[in-house]
Amino acid sequence: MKELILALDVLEGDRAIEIAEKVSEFVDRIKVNYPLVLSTGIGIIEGLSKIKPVIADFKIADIPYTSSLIARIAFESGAESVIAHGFVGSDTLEEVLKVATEYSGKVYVVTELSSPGGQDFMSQVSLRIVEIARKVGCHGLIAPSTRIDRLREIRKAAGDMEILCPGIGAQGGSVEALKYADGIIVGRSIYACENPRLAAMEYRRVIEGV
Ligand code: OMP
Repeated sequence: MKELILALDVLEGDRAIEIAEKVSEFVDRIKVNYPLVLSTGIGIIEGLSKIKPVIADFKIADIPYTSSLIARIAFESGAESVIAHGFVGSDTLEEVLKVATEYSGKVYVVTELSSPGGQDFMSQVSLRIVEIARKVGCHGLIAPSTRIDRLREIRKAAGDMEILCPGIGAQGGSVEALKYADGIIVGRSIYACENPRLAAMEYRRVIEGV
């Protein structure tokens, strides 16, 4: 079954928990990014992980040692997986994966950003990033729903690695991404709706129809 992942980029802890509870029936995991953690503190990961497994999207992109510290904080805080940038190269990904393995956690690697700027540099190296992430043994990839042609190429190179796609809705990406992806990451098109529960339910219906 394909996954629906809520990108919970709100700034208030109470609101985050409230939305997570409202949509929990329809989403598989919750992705937490800097805006929420920097606003509320790292403890929000533990709070949300009581509702659904949490992906800590810290887009880790540093030297191996610093990256391993970031990954450890995420897993110690209750995350079930982390997101790292792929352009950092294999040594950092190896260190992050080592930490993840200690916690039976997963590592997802960003190939190219879903925003237009993702084409300035990242599109040119994203297939190489896939190759490195695969060789290191990372579990999955983050790839754009906003450029289906690139997503298709990434899928071909990814073999059986999991692919999660952000960019649906607010960034103009479409659920057509589900042809190539194992899951979609949706933020504003759920949490910023007047009725997030209804919006999540609609995405779930689409996923089940695929
Ligand atoms: P919405 O645009 O509101 O649906 O949110 C998308 C979420 O996915 C945000 O948390 C982004 O940081 C994240 N994201 C992208 O939008 N594009 C990417 O290429 C990668 C990510 C990500 O790594 O999750």
